[in-house]
Amino acid sequence: MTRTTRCTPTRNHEQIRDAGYGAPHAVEYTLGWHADRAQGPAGAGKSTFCTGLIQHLQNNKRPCFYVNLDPAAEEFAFEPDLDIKDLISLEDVMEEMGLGPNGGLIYCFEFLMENLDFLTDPLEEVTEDYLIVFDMPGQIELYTHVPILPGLVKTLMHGSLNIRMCAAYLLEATFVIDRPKFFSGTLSAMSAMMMLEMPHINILSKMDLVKGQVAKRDLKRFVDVDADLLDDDPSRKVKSEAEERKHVDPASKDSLMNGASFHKLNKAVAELIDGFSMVSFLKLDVQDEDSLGAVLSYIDDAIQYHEAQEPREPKEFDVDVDIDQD
Ligand SMILES: Nc1nc2c(ncn2[C@@H]2O[C@H](COP(=O)(O)OP(=O)(O)O)[C@@H](O)[C@H]2O)c(=O)[nH]1
Ligand SMILES: [Mg+2]
Repeated sequence: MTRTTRCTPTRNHEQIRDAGYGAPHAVEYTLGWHADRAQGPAGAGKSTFCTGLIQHLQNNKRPCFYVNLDPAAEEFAFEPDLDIKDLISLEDVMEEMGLGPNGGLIYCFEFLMENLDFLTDPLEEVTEDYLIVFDMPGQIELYTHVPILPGLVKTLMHGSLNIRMCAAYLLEATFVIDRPKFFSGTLSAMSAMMMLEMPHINILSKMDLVKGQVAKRDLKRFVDVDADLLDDDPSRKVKSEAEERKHVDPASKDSLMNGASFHKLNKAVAELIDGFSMVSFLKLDVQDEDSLGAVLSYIDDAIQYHEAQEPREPKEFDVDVDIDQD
């Protein structure tokens, strides 16, 4: 079955593009037959990444199927082919059930799991040459606290659909400026990797915001996470050994008041992450086609996209090229 790319730009597309970027936010997530799923904290740039990825796929004449699974999403640069809001919206749930945003989101996903045909029936129609892009909500609890998403991933990957999936976890690059915050974001990424048990890439998004602020050599230590970054933190006051020894008990008032216990906790978290050696990051500048292309090549490898393509006769390739050039 041959289908053209379904993702069509919405009327808001140009408005969103022209509006430029808003204030920097924290971390977020996207997922993706080949499916790529964007996930991560709210404001990390998941939806922007999905938009960039879809545009990049279109530029390269690759078909994609865009699924919005954020029941609170309001604006889309491309019209989703499937939108959870046609099943249930966060606004309605909060109003009718009297729930807050986090409880409401969990309710929406529980409702989706009870009505999975809404998602699986249209996906049955999508052929292997498509990249399915899932845009996900930002509430981190969904990835780290409750077992709903692992259940959803299992259905899509191991049920009759048998979709090969890769999760893309986005952490905003500005976190590298605040090292304890960077490690806390990295811990969330690791926790999501363990919960979801699926191929996973981690991305430092919004690289444009840290351009010129972090030396290349330092950035390497964030990309391949290095726990010693906390000891070399320039924002931390260096203390003499004698001073450090005074704070061996992290529960003492002195330790608490001068931040020594906070540092010890952060160091323990960083060493845990380092010890597992599971998290490293790809850098993403969503405005840069090469950067998007590089991230996509990792996703393609993870989902074995190219291996799964039917060999095509030369005449089936693009015929846009004028072969009669002199
Ligand atoms: N400077 C900069 N801003 C970005 C980038 N990606 C997203 N943003 C901005 O960050 C905010 C949140 O982005 P969005 O994609 O909606 O995040 P989501 O909540 O993870 O889906 C928006 O104001 C975007 O314009 C980026 O690569 N660079
Ligand atoms: Mg979003």
